Order: sequence, then structure tokens, then C-alpha cells
Amino acid sequence: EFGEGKGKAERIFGLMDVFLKNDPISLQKDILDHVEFTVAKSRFSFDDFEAYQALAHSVRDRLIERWHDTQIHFSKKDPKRLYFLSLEFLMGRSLSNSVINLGVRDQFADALSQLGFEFEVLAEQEGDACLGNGGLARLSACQMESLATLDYPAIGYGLRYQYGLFRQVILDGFQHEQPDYWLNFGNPWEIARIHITYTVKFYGTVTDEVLNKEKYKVWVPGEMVEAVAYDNPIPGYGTRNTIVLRLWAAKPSDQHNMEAYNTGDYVDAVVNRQRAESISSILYPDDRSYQGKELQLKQQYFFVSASVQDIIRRFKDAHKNFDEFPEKVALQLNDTHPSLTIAEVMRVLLDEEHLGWNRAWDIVCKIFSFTTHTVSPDSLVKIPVDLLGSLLPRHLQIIYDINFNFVENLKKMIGLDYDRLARMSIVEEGAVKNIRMANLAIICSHTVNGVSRLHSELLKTKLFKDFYELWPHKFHYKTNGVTQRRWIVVSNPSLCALISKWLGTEAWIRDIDLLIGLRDYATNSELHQEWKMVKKVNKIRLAEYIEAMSGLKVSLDAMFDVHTKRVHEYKRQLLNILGIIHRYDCIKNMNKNDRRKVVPRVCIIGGKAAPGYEMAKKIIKLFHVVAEKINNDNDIGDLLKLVFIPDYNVSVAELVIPGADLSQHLSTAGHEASGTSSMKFLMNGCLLLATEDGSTIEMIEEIGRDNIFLFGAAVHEVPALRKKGPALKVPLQFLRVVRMIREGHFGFKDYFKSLCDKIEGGNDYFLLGADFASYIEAQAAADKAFVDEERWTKMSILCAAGSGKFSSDRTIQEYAEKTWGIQPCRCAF
Ligand code: BZD
Repeated sequence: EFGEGKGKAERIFGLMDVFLKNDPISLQKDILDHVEFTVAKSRFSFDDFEAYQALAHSVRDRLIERWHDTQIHFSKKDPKRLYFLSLEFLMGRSLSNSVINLGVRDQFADALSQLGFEFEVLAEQEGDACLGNGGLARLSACQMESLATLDYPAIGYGLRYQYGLFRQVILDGFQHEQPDYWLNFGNPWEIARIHITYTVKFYGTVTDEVLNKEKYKVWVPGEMVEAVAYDNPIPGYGTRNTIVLRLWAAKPSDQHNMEAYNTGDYVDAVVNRQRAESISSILYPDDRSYQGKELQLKQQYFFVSASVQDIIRRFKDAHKNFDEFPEKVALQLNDTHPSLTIAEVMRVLLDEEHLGWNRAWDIVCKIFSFTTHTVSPDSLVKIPVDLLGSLLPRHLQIIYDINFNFVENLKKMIGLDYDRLARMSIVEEGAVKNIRMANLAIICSHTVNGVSRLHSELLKTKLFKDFYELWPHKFHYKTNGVTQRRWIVVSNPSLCALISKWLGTEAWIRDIDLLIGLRDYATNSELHQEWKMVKKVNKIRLAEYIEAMSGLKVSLDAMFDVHTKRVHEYKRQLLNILGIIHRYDCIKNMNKNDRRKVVPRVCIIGGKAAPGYEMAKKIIKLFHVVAEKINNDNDIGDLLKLVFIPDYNVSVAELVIPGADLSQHLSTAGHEASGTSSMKFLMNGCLLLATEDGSTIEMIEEIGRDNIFLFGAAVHEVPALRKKGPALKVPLQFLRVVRMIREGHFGFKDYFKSLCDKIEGGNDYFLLGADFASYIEAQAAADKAFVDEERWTKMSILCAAGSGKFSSDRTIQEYAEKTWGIQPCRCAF
């Protein structure tokens, strides 16, 4: 491990104790060294951003040290490893999370303060890594952190997009998108591994060749691109284990097209080569619909091919026989985006390792598990056959072969039920022939996971019913979770300290079930005082942010009511806005006496709309015009204030969630596969106003019906309500608020017409009208509870106390034990 010759290793061990000490003087020396030699600024003159860069590099050194130790340990033990494949990771900021997980937060803060810097101020200098869209991508980030904390031998693979998710800018109430060139100022959290590169092939033709009398397929590519590894260490909490998220960047290939160079068109040839980099340049900003664009497919295969080469290289370093592959490798497909991995592993085993179909197929069937994050058939990825055949001709053949075998076997099992055969086939026939990636993933995976119990039921009875009936044993669920390290320890330090004080231990940070101990103090008046104090501190922090951002001063006595998530019709931000208009209308029509009883609210909405999603963009504009009217109505004052938080991302969430009194989760029942922001709010003692959907159902079991404001139709009632169409009865108040929008009470009446049309006259697919009365009732119940401070605080404590189930530690442990078959491998250096 330390090179050849004993002398060398001994010399290195002899030097060990001079490395990376964590006392204040050593930390200050490290930071100043980085100021001088990494940032290249004089150590007598550097600003906050440069101090942040030097600090980040000092932390990075410590991450690298532990990561190396972990690597060596894993290599020695050679455990079965999990490879987590996802095209999206929403990591957010790294500094605070890293120092907390490394256990050096206070040491760094002290060292900095002696140098005249404040840790918190420097932490604000960091930009977010937004390499993902929404829930699915943030879940991947939480799961990586839990994998590290629980000592599992895992590696994450993804793409190193040069442009992350667009920055949302609001101009005159409209969303505009701006590019997020997040690498502009360098990224201290990644390590470029310029020597870890793989060639990725595209296009070309497939020929037959004979080797030792056996026939093999040979793919002669038409284009080649290099994939370069960028490693992002992920430290666990309370362990030395540090795992890695390896992101691939595209670079032009060294394998020149000599022809082009010789024609004398040197400049054009070089410029063309440069186009290779576009493969990893941009994250697609639509979190649901697949565009069927060639570049998107190229991205997927680029990521898949590089990852598979890396996995096979690591396996072959220690093993000769591929029959051992399933004992050493578990491949997790995060939704369908990486499902080309299946065809790629098959291709490598067949065409490069020459295992033959049966052996290769046997291996493939043992290594893949697939998790889906959606309930909507529209979100299922389909790739046009022509596109796939031109870009990846060999993969199309393999997929056809897999499908042929599958359909032949299926006929034996179910007979000639042609409709069902057509539905289950990987190939969708029609005007445009498509490859159904979900079918490929289900057929080739040993496990298909949903992300909540309800989601799994919907998969079994609706989306994947045919497959469930064929292979009931494949279908499971692992209810999502989030990491309490980021969502309490990093984002809510005051609550973190309070919980540790009352539980008498910090052990809950690794073992979240201990939070249940807070129940014993749910009515303790001393805890109540301290709990309210913590909420106030966080509300002040949020109010200051709101004022700095929008100039709006909000009252701390008001209920901070938060609705933050990607904007989608099914998530029903529109229902919230209609509710706000109704509240406004009621206040306007009240006498002075009644107004005194109104619970003041600050309604906070945040979230991005996909750039091409017209309805979502109209919803954002509607919120702004309503805000404009209400916020400037002197008659209303502090009774109702509306705030839109632009560019909602992970670091903004860290600020908003701890400051919320109430949070809203309004999806039409049966549409939110799980929902994870609700878990973060719950852990932070924020009350929920929600429909019985996704993970909320499981939350009710944990915290009790009395501690959540529920409303709306249940999943089983939705189809009948929809069926009623125009005959569906909706309350008069609903008609009244929609009319206010239609008649131009808030301006832009023509612009909002299509939005109103979508929720009236039998078009109300997401049932806003049907759920409106129940929504208003739940809101009234929340108001009533809020004025009873003692009751509210008790509910808040019980929410946090009952949130233990929703830690990603629990989710990951379930996956490890039941799906991946991996064991912890703790680094004992
Ligand atoms: O995944 C989300 C779900 O909508 C949430 O309910 C769930 O909590 C999280 C995490 O499991 N889904 C997504 O973010 N994205 C997709 O489902 C998706 C599906 C197909 C294509 C692109 C995105």
C-alpha cells in the first residue's frame, strides 16, 4: 500500500504525526498556507471569499486523508460494494456539512475567530452544487451521506454538469431562467482525477467476427469521447469512513481522426473535437418529461459507459472469474435514467468478456435493483428506436434480444394475451417505435422499489400491474428519508443543541430513533419556553433574509406558513393561492371586531417551474400579482403578507425550513410518490397541513392524526370525483375566488384565463374545487391551534419526536439488508 521497499513505508509512518492536526495553531497554519499557496494571495491581505477558499481547501485535505484510509481499508477487505447510479445529485453546499461530519466544526470556528474571521460568514461564501432538479436528486444526496455514516462500502456515480439547474430570476413577477455556471470560481470539493479516464463510444456499426471458431459482435464506433473522473468525497458522521461521489466530465478523445487533420482543416477539426464537452455541459431542467433529444441520450450513455468501465476495472483488479461478480457488485438504478446500464453490462460481458448469453444474463439478473420515483405514466422514459439504433446500434440489438427472450417466456406463462404482451414488451409499437426504459429496468432487476408504502401499492395496482402479477416477489418499498445531519445539525444548530440537552446525549445524530425521548417532555413548560425561543431565533433569521431579498418587513408574531417545492399542477400551489385570495376576501369583508381575531400570516412560496411548463409559470406569476395587491393594501397590514422566495435551492431551504411554523403539502391524493421536504419540516418541529398522500400517510402513523392538519379526498375517492366532470359540486367560495381572477381583480385577466379554465367546468383534473372546502377548514383548524401557544408547542415537539422513521439512515439500512446485500465495512485506522 505504501509502495515498494520497507524503508519507504517506515519513513512515511515516521512522518505521520506531522500531518493534519486539528489544534488551533495547526488549523491556522493550514488555512494561511492555502491562502498563500493555493489561492495565491498574500497571507496579510485576503478577503472573505479568499478566506473561504483557503478554509475549504484545509477541510478538503482532511477529507482526502480519510477517504484514502477508507479506500485502503475497502481494498483490503474487498466487501461487496454498492454502486449508486443517478443522473442527478443535489448536494448543495459542502463546507458546514463536512466540518460537522469530520467532527472539527468548533476547532475550525475557534481557529478562524482568532484570525479575525467568523465561520458562519465564510460559509455563506459558498455556492450551491445544483446538479439535479428536485426530490429525486436531493434524495440521492441524503442517501450518499447516510451510506457514508453507516459505513457501507458504496460509490456514487453521476455527471459533472458544467451548468447546474438554472437560476430562477423573477422580473415583473415572471420567472426567467439564467445559466448556473457554478464552476466559475473553482470547486474545492472535487478532485480531478486526470489519470482516471475511459473512452466512450457512439454511433457506428456492428459487425460479426469469428474468434476461436466462436462468432462475436464487434461494435465499430463512429465517434469517441473521453470521460474524466472528478471525485467528491462524502464524509460520514461519527466514523472515519469517507466515500466518494464520482462525477464524469466529457473531454475530447485523444484518438484523433487523422484524416481530418491531414485535410489541412486543422482549426475546424479542433473546434469539432471541442464539441465533445457539450455532453456533460448541461443538466436538463425538466423534472418529469423526457424530451427524446439525442444529447440527453448521449449524456445517459456517456455516464453509464464510464461508470460500467470503472466498476469492471475495479472488479478485475481483485477477481478473475465473472461468476463472482454478483457477490461483489450491487448496482442501484435511481429511476429509469441510468437503465442503459443493463444493456451496457450485457454488452461488455458478451462482446468483451466473451461469457456467452446465458452466463451474462444470469449475472445481470442478480445485480440490478431499480427504484422508481414517480406515479405518472407520462413520466416514464421512452427512447425512440431510431435514435437508439443510430447512437448505440449494439445496445439496440441487445435490448431486442432481451425482449425476444422475455416475450417468448411470457407467452408460455400467460398465453397469447396480445394486449398484455404488447403492454409488457420493452418495445412500444406505434407510429414511432419506442424503447420503454421502465420495462427494461423491471425485467432485468431483481427488485423494484417504490419510495413509500402508498407509492408501492399504486405501482402494484396501476403503473406496473402487469409486472406485479407476473413477479409479485420483485416488488418492495423503502419509504424515503432525509439526513438529520444536514436537516437539523447543519441547518438548525439551536434546535440541535436543545435536543441534545433534553435527551442528555448527542447520540440521536447517528441514531435518530432516540428523538422519541422528547415525547416525555412534550408538556414540560421549561422545554416549551426553550422550544419557542429556538423557533423565534430561526424566524428572525428568515425574516432578515426576506427583508434583505424583497424589502418586505414581516411580523414575527405572524404564522410563517411555507409552501416550497418544484411548481407542478399536481402539487397544487394554485390551491394555496386560491386559499390566500379567499382569506384576503374574508378579511376585507370583516368588521373591526372580527379582524382582531384574525391570525396574522406570512405566506411564503418558493419553487422553480420547468422552463417549458407554461401552467407552472402562470402559477408563479399569479402568486406575484396577488402578492402585489395584498401587500400594498393598507387595510390588510400585517394580517396577511405574501412572500415569494426566488431561486429556491438547498441552501435557501436550510434557512427557510427551520423558520417555518406551518408547511403545506397539497398534492392531489395519489400523485406524490413520497415527498421528502415534509420530512425536513417535521424534524424541525414545523406543523404540516397536508393531504393523505405519499409519505404523509406514514407520518400520520408516527405522530398521530391530532398533530397534523389533514384535508382533501383520499386516494380511493379520487377516481369517482374525477368521473363526475362538470357535475362535480364545488363550493361557492371556490367559484368566487376563481371569478375574482377571471374578472381581473389582480390584473392580467387574459393571461390567467387558461389557468382558470383548467380548474373549472369539468376540467379540474387535480380536484382543486373538490378539495377546496376541506382545505379552508384545515386552514381554520391551523389558525385555531396557533393561537393556543401551549397546544401548538406541544404539537411541534411531538412532530420532531415522531420524525425518527424519516431518516435516510433507516431507508439505507433497509436497502442494504433487503435489497443490496451489503455489510458495513468500518475503517478502523
Ligand atoms: O422523487 C420525486 C417524487 O415526485 C417525490 O414524491 C419523491 O419524494 C422524490 C424522491 O423519491 N420525483 C422526482 O423528483 N422526479 C421524478 O420522479 C422523475 C421521473 C421521471 C423523469 C424525471 C424525474
